[in-house]
Amino acid sequence: MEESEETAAPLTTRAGHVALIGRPNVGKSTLLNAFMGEKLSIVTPKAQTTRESVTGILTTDTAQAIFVDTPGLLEPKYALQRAMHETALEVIADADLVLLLLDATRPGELPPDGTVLNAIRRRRDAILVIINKIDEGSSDAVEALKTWTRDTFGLEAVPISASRGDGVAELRSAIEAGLPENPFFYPEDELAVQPVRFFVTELIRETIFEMYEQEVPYATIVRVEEYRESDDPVFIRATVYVERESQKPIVIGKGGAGIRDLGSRSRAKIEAFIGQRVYLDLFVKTLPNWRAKLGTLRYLGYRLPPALAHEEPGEDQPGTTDGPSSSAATVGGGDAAAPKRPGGTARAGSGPRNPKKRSRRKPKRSGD
Ligand SMILES: Nc1nc2c(ncn2[C@@H]2O[C@H](COP(=O)(O)OP(=O)(O)OP(=O)(O)O)[C@@H](O)[C@H]2O)c(=O)[nH]1
Ligand SMILES: [Mg+2]
Repeated sequence: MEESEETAAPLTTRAGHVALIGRPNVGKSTLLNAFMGEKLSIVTPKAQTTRESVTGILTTDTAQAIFVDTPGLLEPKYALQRAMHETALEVIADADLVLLLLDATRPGELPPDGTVLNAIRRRRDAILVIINKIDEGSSDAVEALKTWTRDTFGLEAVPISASRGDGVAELRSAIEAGLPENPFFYPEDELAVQPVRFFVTELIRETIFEMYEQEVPYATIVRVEEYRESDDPVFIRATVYVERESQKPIVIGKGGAGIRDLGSRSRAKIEAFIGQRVYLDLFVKTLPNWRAKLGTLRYLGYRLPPALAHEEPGEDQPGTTDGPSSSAATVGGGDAAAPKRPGGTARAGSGPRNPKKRSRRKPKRSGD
């Protein structure tokens, strides 16, 4: 404290928030993972996979890029989409650098005009436009998107392939060099900011998107009810909520085959993620119309963006006390080889324990 501000040594590190934004399915989460060199954000061929922002922290000797993956930009129709939309808008407003992704395989799908494009335009000085999927898109499509970028922002778009890695390393270096001078915001070995239970729900959701068709993935939300990391294997109890009673048998499948498959596939992903053996107990419940109610989203652990967090529950948003209407269809999704736990002692809604034995600083086990 003996030095005054005038005599302090100049900053030699760069750090800042880099938003990944764009229409659903353009490859934002794929690019986050490509930047990070590992999978933090879930990726599926279906649109609207990402529902909450996902943060990945990439630290080099001199720079810390805090990448924020966002839900795809669309015209919101119900409460969940409103929350997704607001989340993306807030990330756009707060970031030091905004990466707007376009899709070379769908050059006609541009950011929605109006609120969204205005929000992006407001960040004109901090935008980088990326044309993704050049491995699959035609050169005509790439040219059309370059022209749109020039006309809209007066900028040259950067073509990449996030899934093949083409142009990703160069883009990463350019981003790091363009970050503002700042001290690091996070410890150097920190990779993520969200708690493990968030990633657990995401990995189960990703598996649901892979396994089920049509409305089911969109009508599904996952909540981790219990996470006991002191157990070996780590004990996780989670509930898959669907919107309608008729969707429950679809998720459960014939003779429970669906939920068993969902359980073992999800478990394998969670084990790879946390680097420990896992026993996963999955339940299916109905929570009528949960997508339409902000209060229910809150109950389910969805992090509502500040703009909506204090909104009073309206007509289509009954109160926060909306619980599941039915608790039937309890099917263990754990692997047959995993040891059985004594039944009936699980405490609903208990939080994860604090970090103890962690081989690497991935997600913070910071509770809820
Ligand atoms: N051919 C090709 N496919 C890609 C590329 N990048 C992503 N994809 C695919 O595009 C699909 C969507 O990728 P995501 O990363 O989930 O897209 P997103 O923008 O995060 O989508 P939302 O979360 O729904 O908004 C997946 O099937 C990816 O494998 C790419 O560079 N080339
Ligand atoms: Mg995504």
